[in-house]
Amino acid sequence: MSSSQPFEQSSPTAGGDATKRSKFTYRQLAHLALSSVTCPLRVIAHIDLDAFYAQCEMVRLGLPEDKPLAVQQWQSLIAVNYPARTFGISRMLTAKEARKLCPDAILQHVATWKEGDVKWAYHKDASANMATHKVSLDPYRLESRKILACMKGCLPPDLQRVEKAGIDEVFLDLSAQVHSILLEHYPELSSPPKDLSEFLPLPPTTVLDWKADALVDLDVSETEDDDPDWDDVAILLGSEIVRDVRAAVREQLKYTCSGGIAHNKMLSKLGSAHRKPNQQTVIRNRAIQQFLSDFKFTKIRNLGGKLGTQIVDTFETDTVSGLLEVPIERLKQKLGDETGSWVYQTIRGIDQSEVNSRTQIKSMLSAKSFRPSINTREQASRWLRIFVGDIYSRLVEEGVLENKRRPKTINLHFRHGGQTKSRQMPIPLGKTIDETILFDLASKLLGQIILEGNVWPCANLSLSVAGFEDGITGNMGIGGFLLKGDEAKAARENDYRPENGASDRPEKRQQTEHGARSIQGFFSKQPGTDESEKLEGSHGEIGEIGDWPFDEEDNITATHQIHAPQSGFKNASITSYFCKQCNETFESDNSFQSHNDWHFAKDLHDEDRRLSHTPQPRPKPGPGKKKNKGSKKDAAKSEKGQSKLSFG
Ligand code: DCP
Ligand code: CA
Repeated sequence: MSSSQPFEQSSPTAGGDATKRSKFTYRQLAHLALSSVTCPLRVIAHIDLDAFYAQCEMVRLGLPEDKPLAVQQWQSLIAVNYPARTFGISRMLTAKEARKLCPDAILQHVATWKEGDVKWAYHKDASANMATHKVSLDPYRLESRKILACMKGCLPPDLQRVEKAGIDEVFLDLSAQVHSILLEHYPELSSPPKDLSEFLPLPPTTVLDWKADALVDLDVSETEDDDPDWDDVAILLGSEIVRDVRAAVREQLKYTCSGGIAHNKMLSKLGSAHRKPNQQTVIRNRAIQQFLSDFKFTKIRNLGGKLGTQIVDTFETDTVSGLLEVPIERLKQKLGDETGSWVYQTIRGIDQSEVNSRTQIKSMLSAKSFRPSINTREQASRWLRIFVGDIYSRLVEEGVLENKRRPKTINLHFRHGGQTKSRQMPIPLGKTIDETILFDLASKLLGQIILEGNVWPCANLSLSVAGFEDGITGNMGIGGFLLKGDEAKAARENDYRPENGASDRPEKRQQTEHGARSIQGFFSKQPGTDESEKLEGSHGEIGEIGDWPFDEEDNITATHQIHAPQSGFKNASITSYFCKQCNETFESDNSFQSHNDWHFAKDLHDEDRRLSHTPQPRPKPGPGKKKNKGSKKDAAKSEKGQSKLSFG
């Protein structure tokens, strides 16, 4: 820890009124050790890399930090570094427009696989050769892994819970680690009374040192003169951990990132986008309403898509404060019970989703949209080779060669006209998967589709492997081993509710029961460790698609989509494009093709989810909602100013 000074000599009642108690109980403190989703002391962080792909290129090319740079994919920009943003360059612009704004900016094209090549490379002529090149985001994926490893290296192995939420973002559940630090610094907390529902003593009134963190102003009903309680102390400790993690990433790998530290995932994610680049924002419990009230609720995770639009239309407001006035019954009546309750809670800053450190990869997909379309089996085979190479290299990283994790099926999707034909077959067991096996299977699938006849021309081809066997041992909170009786039951109920509200995971339940120990164990500084609860890293990555059509929690890995060029394919008589599936009209061929790609990838993804995921009753982002992920930056801009405050 970088700064534990405020706590070193303190005692829980030192300097304060000994009769005054905290509003938190010993039981709630104990639940912090479990990372219980209902624990009011819970500390969650979200860390997001700044201008990620652009930083990868800056680091790779060894450029000075103030050099404007954007990452180009064909003619579009998919990442823009902060120096380039000062010239007005954004993802919304084309490379040509960016060049006009800043002639000195470096516009680095992403790496590509060239037709026939066995490895991706940075090709100077890639942007002009969309028909024969396929984007490779491997360089960014590799950096992402290094960063994840570095972050994990900063956290105690037995107390960490890390969820890779996208190629450049992670959630950290810091609760267990914070619990252990609290006990270390405040020995008084380690001797609980018999009755765990007793309130804790108040923390010392020492000034909490928030360092350079952006601190969200308190709610109107709170003042900085109010005594801090343990939730403030916990979140401050969380903030220190995040500062250390960010410093390590910066020092070891040269990347800057931004962080949000709060009581739950939703708030921490809003926090990390609040101040960028290279800053972190703390949202104390006492500041939640203040923080949220200025937001347009459409900026909140999962409220940006169709549901958000529906709410705006129904309740005629787009602000959190406007929606706060709507009674829960009306929300339920208009949106359905489940969604209504979810919205009601979300705008009040309540989110009990857990940080899930299980591996996220459920499938891997490699795809290309062809403009112009391709017309022969030979052409299709050449692309299959590239897809196989692409998927195989990722399988190797997933530990498939060591049989750690292995996909069960291989799928080929083939788009002809408005139709997608799909074939799937099992990957035979008993042999180590290699490129030859994969290519043979893919060729068989292609053969089956072609046999149907009338399949040319082909507008999109996509190969995926799915049904990964999850070899993970579980990521139960450390405290789960220390419970028995009612405590164990209560903790199970709190701790093991999966984010999506689905039923308990049996393997975790088993571990809890098996490992039940004394409740006193909760209060020991270093709760017992057990090899079986060592956390496994999550390697989930979302679709690296120029249009970013997926929600952060989606599991498609490495989708390589290529956008329609401005020319070609366009029928002169057509001025707008209509999607029959969602009744939306598109002005350009480019956006229509991207939208089709979205449907295509979404279908694949849904198929995968059906196989491997429990449904969650919450909204999905709307198709064709371009660049929606970038909207968090607008949220940050429209935010009320932050002030650095300390209190004591
Ligand atoms: N990305 C993409 N297309 C988009 C959005 C993002 O290809 N429409 C890729 C490039 C980004 C990376 O994903 O570098 C991470 O996306 P973010 O939205 O987090 O944006 P950045 O990291 O680029 O910038 P910021 O500093 O605002 O987070
Ligand atoms: Ca980012």
